[in-house]
Amino acid sequence: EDVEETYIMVKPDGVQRGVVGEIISRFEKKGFKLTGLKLFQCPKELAEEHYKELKEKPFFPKLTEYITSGPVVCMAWEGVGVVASARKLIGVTNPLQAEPGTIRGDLAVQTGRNVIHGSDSPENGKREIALWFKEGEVCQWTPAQAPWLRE
Ligand code: DAT
Ligand code: MG
Repeated sequence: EDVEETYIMVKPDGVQRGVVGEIISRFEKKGFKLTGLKLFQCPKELAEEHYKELKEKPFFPKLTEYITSGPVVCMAWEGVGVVASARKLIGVTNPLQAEPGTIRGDLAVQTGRNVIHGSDSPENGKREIALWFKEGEVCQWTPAQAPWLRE
């Protein structure tokens, strides 16, 4: 049972639409541990580095424009199985195909405004947290509820 880390980000549309609290709440209630949190205006170079695997896609310029169009909420979450579980809580990329009950399924209607990012592997979780957070911005702590979440 490996403890993993994932990078979760409320995109500018989620911040503008006032669903930051709702989104944070879903991860909190599930039982994962928040280790990093900030409101941040992302520079273009960082958006390009974050999405570098999509550089050749036709939507890449619009994607980086969207991500830099207003503040985002950057989060680091930790837990056993958190990477895949967060992706399930988020739902598939196209919000119209995302299941009701997922964040995208409940809160969005278009791929280009899909409110949230979540890392797709433990390796990318580590890479993205290192990319978006500075030294000292990620906290290690033991939640009081820990023994009530895992035996
Ligand atoms: P996800 O965010 O579900 O991991 P991804 O990594 O394939 O999806 O793509 C990153 C983001 O790029 C996605 O959240 C929205 C945008 N995107 C992906 N495919 C797209 C498409 N076909 N048209 C427009 N935007 C797209
Ligand atoms: Mg992705």
